[in-house]
Amino acid sequence: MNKFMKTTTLTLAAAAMSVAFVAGAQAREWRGWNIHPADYPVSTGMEEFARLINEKSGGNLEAKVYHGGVLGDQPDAIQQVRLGGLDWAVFNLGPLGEVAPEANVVSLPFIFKNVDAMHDVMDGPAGQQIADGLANAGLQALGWYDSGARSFYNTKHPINTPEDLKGLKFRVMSNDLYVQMVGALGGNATPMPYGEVYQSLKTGVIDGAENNYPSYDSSGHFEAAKYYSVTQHLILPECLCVNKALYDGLSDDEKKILQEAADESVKVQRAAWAERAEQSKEKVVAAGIEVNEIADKAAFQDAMKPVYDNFIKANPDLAGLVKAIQDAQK
Ligand code: BDP
Repeated sequence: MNKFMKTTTLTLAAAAMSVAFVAGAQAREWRGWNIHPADYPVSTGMEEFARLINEKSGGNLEAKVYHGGVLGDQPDAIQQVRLGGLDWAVFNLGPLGEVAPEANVVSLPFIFKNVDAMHDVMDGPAGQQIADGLANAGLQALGWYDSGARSFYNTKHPINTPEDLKGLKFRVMSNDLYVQMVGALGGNATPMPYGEVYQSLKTGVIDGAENNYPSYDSSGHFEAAKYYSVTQHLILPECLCVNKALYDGLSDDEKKILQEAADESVKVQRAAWAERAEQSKEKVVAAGIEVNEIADKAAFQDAMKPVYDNFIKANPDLAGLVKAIQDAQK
């Protein structure tokens, strides 16, 4: 080996080593699950979170968002983030109730008076108790995103009273509370992945579903089910979650970066949500769907008594949390 070759080889070896060193020092890219398309408010919030942790850590933390549910449906993705197969996500508290009973309290129909009351509760001690429950399930909650209020829509007729649900089959998210909820109103419920709902509405496998305006719009469900009845029976927050073990392995500085980024992304998401909720409503109305407001929801609310009773019976230790949420809104 001549002198030149020797130097070159050494230089290359040193370069290779430094590349290996840099790669070793840098965290691998975290894979983030998202069910929504890239232009949805949840997606905007997640992209902002990813951008901010990268910026604040000087490039040491990297996260990517996989939009559109390409990494699987929500119940599977929840298990994946718990186990570390995926690193982070935004999950709806509905399906999260299946893994953390504390999270289920927000799935008690009509528990929140309105979206502002939901924010106050989630940003206070009740939200902390729910976050602790999620931590026990392997999920570190960093913030609560908005998902508005969910209402029923169907292919047959407007719903004005619980009797109008009779004989109709509704898709619900994966959570037994929703099967009970629809049953108590006199309808039939079937849990089904979000991605299958459009086709099932089109082919008549189901007659209806329930969701907020932005999802009713972005999923195209409004094209198949044109009666949207404003029951607003569920106001479900969504959780910006990271795999707990991954979070626990971070330095204090990194944890702080994550929390700051999450807090900022929550603001961005909630603002984007408010704007999109208006736009989606206008869009579906312009497309010819029939919206009916329900002036008096008492009949729907009264029908929920057995759902609450069953829940408290099965989770006596959560009675205090349910009451605290109710009292906080008085
Ligand atoms: C949307 C939620 C999403 C759920 C979907 C559903 O943002 O997380 O997967 O509803 O109904 O509003 O499954």
